[in-house]
Amino acid sequence: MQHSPLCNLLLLAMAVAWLSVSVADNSGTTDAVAGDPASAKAGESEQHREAFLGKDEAPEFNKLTPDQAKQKLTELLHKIDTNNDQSISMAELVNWMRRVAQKDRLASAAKRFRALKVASDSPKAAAPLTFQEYQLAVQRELLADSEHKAAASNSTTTASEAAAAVNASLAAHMSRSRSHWAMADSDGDGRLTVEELADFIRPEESPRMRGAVVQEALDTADSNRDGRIDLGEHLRDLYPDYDKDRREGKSLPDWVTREEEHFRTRLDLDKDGSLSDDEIYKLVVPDTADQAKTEAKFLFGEADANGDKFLSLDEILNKWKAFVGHGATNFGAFDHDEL
Ligand SMILES: [Ca+2]
Ligand SMILES: [Ca+2]
Ligand SMILES: [Ca+2]
Ligand SMILES: [Ca+2]
Repeated sequence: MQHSPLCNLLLLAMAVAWLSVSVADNSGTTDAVAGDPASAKAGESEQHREAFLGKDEAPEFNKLTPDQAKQKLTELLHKIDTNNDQSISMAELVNWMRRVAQKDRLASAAKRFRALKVASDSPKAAAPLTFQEYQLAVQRELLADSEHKAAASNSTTTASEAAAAVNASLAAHMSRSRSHWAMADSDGDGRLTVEELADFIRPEESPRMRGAVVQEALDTADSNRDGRIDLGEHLRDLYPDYDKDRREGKSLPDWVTREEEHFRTRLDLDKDGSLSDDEIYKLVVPDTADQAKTEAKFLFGEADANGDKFLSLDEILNKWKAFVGHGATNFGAFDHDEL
């Protein structure tokens, strides 16, 4: 199973906040076509390159010849090699990937910031975002989205019914957002800069926002409001009849039994029967969510030919395509043994 039930709930709950972020982020990326293995692999390789180069830099490398790309890669390696010993350690590579990710994160927040300013007709575009501007912008976005969906599905819902539905989901979203807003507002002036907005829209990427992540999970799953998530609460979303079947002594489907086992052995770490704040946070933001580490390990796996846990310039240049190689357009030219 890719996501736990709680993660699914959270993804749903965060959908509003992400609405326009994902729309904005999708422009210009080369999404893999589902069901096409070559294309899926190309999308994957694009993702590795973006993690190493950054979303804005990666397309620039597509324009270079192989020799130019290797030349630029060599220049880049000098920046990554911070202790200047002519080799790249895992720590150096992870630090680099983190810097790249942080740059991408701020660029994406800046894009969202501008979109919110535009949608709220805010005259002072550079001034930090007020909560009123945010609320107005999200309301307009939700309305536009619901009109778009209604038109696409030939729905008979009237405009006023659609507006009422939007306002209802907006009210729920805004009451949650207020506390997250305050948490993201690090200087406490009530408004969000681009940096603060980055924390607000991607709380799971910022340790400061831990409380918001846990609260969001509890709001979604903690139905008996005891501040913890028990097995039943965890499974209810995936298998709504869970409590009923257990009460009636029915045998549960295998996959539900496996999910129970997963909860007991992997999620409830201190084995007290329910998930505490710490356990909830680990569930929502697992260690594997550290993209920088995951990507750095991937590149080491590709390039560390002699297995000494350091990447020499030669090792990297031998596998230059894994680092900066051309994207989907030139994919056919890749040698298969290099993939
Ligand atoms: Ca080094
Ligand atoms: Ca602020
Ligand atoms: Ca509970
Ligand atoms: Ca526990």
